[in-house]
Amino acid sequence: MKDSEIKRKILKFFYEKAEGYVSGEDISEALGFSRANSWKYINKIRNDGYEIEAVPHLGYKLKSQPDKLYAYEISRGVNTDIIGKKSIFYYDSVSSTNDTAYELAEKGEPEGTIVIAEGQTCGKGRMGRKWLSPKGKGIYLSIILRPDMEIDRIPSITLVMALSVQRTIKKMCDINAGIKWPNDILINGRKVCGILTEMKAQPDVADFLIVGIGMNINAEKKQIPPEAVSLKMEIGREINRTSFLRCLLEEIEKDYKKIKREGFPSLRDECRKLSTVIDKQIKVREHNKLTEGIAVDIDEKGALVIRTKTGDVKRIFSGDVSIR
Ligand code: BT5
Repeated sequence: MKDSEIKRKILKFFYEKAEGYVSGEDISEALGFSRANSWKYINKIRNDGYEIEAVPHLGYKLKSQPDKLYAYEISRGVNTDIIGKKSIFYYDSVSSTNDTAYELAEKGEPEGTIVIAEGQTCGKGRMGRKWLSPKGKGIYLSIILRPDMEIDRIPSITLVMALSVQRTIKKMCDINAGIKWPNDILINGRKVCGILTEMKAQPDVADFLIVGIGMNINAEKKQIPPEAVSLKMEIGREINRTSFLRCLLEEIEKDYKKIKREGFPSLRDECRKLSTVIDKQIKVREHNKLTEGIAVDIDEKGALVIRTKTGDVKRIFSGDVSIR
């Protein structure tokens, strides 16, 4: 048995006995271990940051959990059957969770596999930009999806994931965030979350997608860019990252199942309603092309529809929007 599996089993004992004590004997018996070996693993769990009290004649009691996004903590409380259910890869620090997830997807990891890190040393935004990822203060998550969809339907997945993030923020913090097409979630005009979707594609269909989500949860003002905000800055208290992540995975699964089953039109109205750009005078930079006009709609594929000064209607599939 791997160390992580043994630790997971022992923690399960503790959670099942929420109020009571677990005897060393019970643990040893259940795992077929000597008492000394059980003790060794209790200490390993302590080293992971769990506070475990030992009382002679009574046994052990779990007093508190660390503020870490450990795979076991996520999976034991999440009600999903695809996203984050089969496999969770947890790291203290990686270069970019998207890069790690991409490598895992190429090796055949299944749909729904997630990669989480406490911090990233080279978090990526779009077009070579950086994503600041202060350690232990946010959620840096990448999800492997294998949607079997035509490539022109892929941009709508990013939008739908933004919707899932928006709903999670509403549920967990009662804040009404907005979606700045195509990949930003804003609170009062300040960025709290960004999404980077990357894919490996055949000529017409996507082989796999990596959806990377970066969220500022408990970051302090000085740890993120001046134009950004964290949930803590907004509501003035710390958010439990584990509970937030579980809720996010559940929302993502619901929306992902819906888009696969019914297509983007079923979620389009909600995206329109929450959009911060519709009816605004905007500029969109798409590679080297600049389009100016009024954002009038999000179409049935998730593209932004713009009416230019000359009255032409243009559809944009990806780009950077600035509101004038
Ligand atoms: C994004 O790009 O907004 C996509 C960010 C995706 C990050 C996640 S974290 C998990 C996964 N692994 C990765 O390596 N990436 C994904 P873009 O629209 O290009 O915005 C990038 C810009 O956002 C930067 O140029 C900054 O201006 C700003 N920015 C950087 N860090 C930020 C932060 N922590 N909060 C808010 N804004 C930030």
